[in-house]
Amino acid sequence: MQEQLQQLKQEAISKIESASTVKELQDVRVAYLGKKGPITDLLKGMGKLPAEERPKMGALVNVIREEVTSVLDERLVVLEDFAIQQQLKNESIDVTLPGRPVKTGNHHPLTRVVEEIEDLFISMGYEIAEGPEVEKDYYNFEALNLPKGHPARDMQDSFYISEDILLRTHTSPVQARTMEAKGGEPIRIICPGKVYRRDNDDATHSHQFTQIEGLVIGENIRMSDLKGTLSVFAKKMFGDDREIRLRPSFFPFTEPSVEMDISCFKCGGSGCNVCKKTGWIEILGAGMVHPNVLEMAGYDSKRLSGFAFGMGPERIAMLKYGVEDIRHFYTNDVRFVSQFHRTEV
Ligand code: 2NL
Repeated sequence: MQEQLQQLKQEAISKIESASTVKELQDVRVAYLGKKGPITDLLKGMGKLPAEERPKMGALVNVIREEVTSVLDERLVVLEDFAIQQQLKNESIDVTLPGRPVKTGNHHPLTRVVEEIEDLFISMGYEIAEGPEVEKDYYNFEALNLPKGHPARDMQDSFYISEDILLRTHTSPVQARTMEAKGGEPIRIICPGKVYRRDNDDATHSHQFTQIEGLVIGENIRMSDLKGTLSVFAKKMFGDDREIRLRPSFFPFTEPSVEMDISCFKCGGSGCNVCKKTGWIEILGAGMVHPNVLEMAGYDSKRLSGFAFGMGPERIAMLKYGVEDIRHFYTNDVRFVSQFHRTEV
């Protein structure tokens, strides 16, 4: 029996030494020291031995069990350490590898143009005013010196919802509402927003588009104030060396009315495809607020005067970024909208 035990011990130790993983080692532990293992079997069989041999054999089994256990525990430390080293090696990170670029979004080109214009006018002391897109006929037309029957308010050109409710055709009603609310006090606002016309969509027309209008009312507001303001605007949007020129025009809500051109930002005035060989590009319409418009909103047109202007951000964005079809702004094709990453900080 003693011999049998020594043999078992040698066998166990050699299995322990050849175990190459923690799992294999645990299997050896269960096989030799577990409840169903040979050592336990030997202990169970002690009853068959003569009584005087039992203590000696019992002690020997315990010694061998302890020896096997300690060899096993030592091997366990080695294998666990090996496993950790292996894991560290496999999971090591090369911190010198370049990172994966983070995909960022960007503002829609129209949003960019609108915000750039808003920022400029805010810096000049203007406030932003907004109003309803579903508007009363009164604010959209009547209060802007476009009485019923006026040729410029053709039913065919507007989306009417009822006889006196329509989708606003310009942002001017926001200004008419602001004037009425201010009750004769000075005003300095710009009004950006969506407007609607019954147009067939093509490369330069859309039934829904954006407008920004500006309105300044105060004492001694003159055409020269309008001209200076528009000149600052032209330089900010299209470059410091821009010249402007005003041509006479007509709008029912301003008198006199003008259209503003800027010197071509591409050729500088010598003539090219952008300015259609004229050297000038039309940017916006403007004028001195018509006395009828002031009076209807409750202003004394003898004491206060004002200027107003209106422009289309789509047109400005098309010129600035060389966009050839207005419909690109509304179809939201990522190949188009992702080209307008802001590069300036
Ligand atoms: C254009 C021309 C313009 C205005 C808009 C305005 C508003 C009030 C009173 C007087 Cl409340 N005028 N707005 C004035 C002149 C021109 O827009 O071509 N827009 C794209």
